[in-house]
Amino acid sequence: MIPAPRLSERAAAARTRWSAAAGVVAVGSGVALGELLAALLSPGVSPVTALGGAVIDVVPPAVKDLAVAWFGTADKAVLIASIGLVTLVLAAVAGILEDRRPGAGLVLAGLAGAAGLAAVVTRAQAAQLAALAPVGAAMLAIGLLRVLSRRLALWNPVDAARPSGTPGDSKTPRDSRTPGEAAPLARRGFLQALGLGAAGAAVAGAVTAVVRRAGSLADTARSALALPAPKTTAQAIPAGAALDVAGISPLVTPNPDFYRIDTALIVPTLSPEDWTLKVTGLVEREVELNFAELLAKPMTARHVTIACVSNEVGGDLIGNALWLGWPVRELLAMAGPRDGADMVLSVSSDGWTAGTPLEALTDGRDALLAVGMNGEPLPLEHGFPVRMIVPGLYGYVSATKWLTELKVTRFADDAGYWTPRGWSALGPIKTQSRIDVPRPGATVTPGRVQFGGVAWAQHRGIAKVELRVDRGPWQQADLAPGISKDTWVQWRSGLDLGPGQHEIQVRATDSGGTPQPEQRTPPAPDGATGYHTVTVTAG
Ligand SMILES: Nc1nc2c(c(=O)[nH]1)N[C@H]1C(S)=C(S)[C@@H](COP(=O)(O)O)O[C@H]1N2
Ligand SMILES: [Mo]
Repeated sequence: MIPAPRLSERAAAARTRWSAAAGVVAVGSGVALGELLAALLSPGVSPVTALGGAVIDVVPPAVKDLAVAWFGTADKAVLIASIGLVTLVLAAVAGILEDRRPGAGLVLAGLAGAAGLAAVVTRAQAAQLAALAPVGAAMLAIGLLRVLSRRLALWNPVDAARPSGTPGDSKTPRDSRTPGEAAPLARRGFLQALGLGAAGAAVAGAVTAVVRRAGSLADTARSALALPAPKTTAQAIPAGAALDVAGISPLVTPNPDFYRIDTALIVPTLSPEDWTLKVTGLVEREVELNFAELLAKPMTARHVTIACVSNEVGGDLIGNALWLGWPVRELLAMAGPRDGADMVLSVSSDGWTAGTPLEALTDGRDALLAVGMNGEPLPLEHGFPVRMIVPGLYGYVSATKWLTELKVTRFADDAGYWTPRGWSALGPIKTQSRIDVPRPGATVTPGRVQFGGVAWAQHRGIAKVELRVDRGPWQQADLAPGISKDTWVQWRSGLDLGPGQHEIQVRATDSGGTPQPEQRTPPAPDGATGYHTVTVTAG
């Protein structure tokens, strides 16, 4: 009688240990996957450090001071280590919980994932894609925990360690298997899954370290960079260009809020020392330029609003920044385009290409080989160290990031990345306007309601913005002075709204007198058209 309970106690302890191990491996694999996804999708963000940042945000200043006093500059490392430790303990608890009450551990893992998601999406530097990291992490952790805990139940070390035929035990479903029969197989099943999970986590960790190292080297080079002052300074922002309307898009988009669109699964991390730009193709002489040579050129600073062809009516794939760069036409002049050339295929380090009309790069507009964005070197996600910016053209035919080559060619011989994929070879930006406030679906006080937003017709300029209520007559909005015809402009309008639901529409007219088309068309193949329409309720 004495050895039996001891054996069973030992077995129970073993089972607790294995279930804790299952939790640690499941959550560890999830965290490793999350870190890897984040490193690839949004180099500025790691779910673990985002969680650390969120902790710092909610911790009272006195505690922060104490932490700095105790740990000095190691305070961040201590914080990350503490988060690691708490995660480890929670993971073990989740594993044990899941084994005792199936489902409870999964809920715990899900909650941790939700905390990670909240932390990541509220970080300013997070790209929208970064949300995938905690979501993927939680999904993997939950899935793996479920598999491991089921296999553990099948193996059932409690039962296996018990002398066979202990009466009474066989009635509970968990202890129903005759030990020694299926046990070795089930044991292998559990241990295999556990080992696989641990190995996967280790591989993901190693890959993350390599990716992060490349990113931090580029980041270091970027921080060390001093941008030259522009020879041609930016146009002054006219007084009144930025309207005092709460919730309106800022006239100049801060870098962390700037939309990001590209096909790069891994953000290229180029070293400025190794960077070169080649001009090839239909040219009198091939030219090659390194980064130091580029920085030594007379720079131009210009506000230019760039936009994505995929932007839906009312969408936010558009932003206005102050770009610093050397005019593309100067480089092309050094190379000397040959007769017959009508396109420049700009090539990214990752092989992505854009086809830009040679004309748009040589007609005197401020098409730049840009190195600066809003007073800083280009952020890695926005093309560090050099990208192209061409006023008036959608990004897919002009705004090549991580630029490495300009091939002078012909539309008849070459095509940019998106053209064979159903998008037009030419992509001039269409006149568009957007209502920023009130937000769609908002409830407002009946009477005079303040509307505000932006309108754009790059390189043509905006002449007029009008609004209409419930398809009534068009009423002209107040237009703020624009920085240039290459930037968007803000507008505002006070509209009288009686009680009830109203549909408000906006339309812009470019400086050539052409109003934006009313007909709704999808983004493909060359940009969406139609009026931005919002519904608000007065009452
Ligand atoms: N290398 C590279 N450059 C690229 C792209 C890309 O996929 N790869 N996408 C383009 C598109 S479609 C747009 S709209 C702009 C977006 O620039 P941003 O991410 O800096 O806002 O970059 C352009 N440059
Ligand atoms: Mo785009």
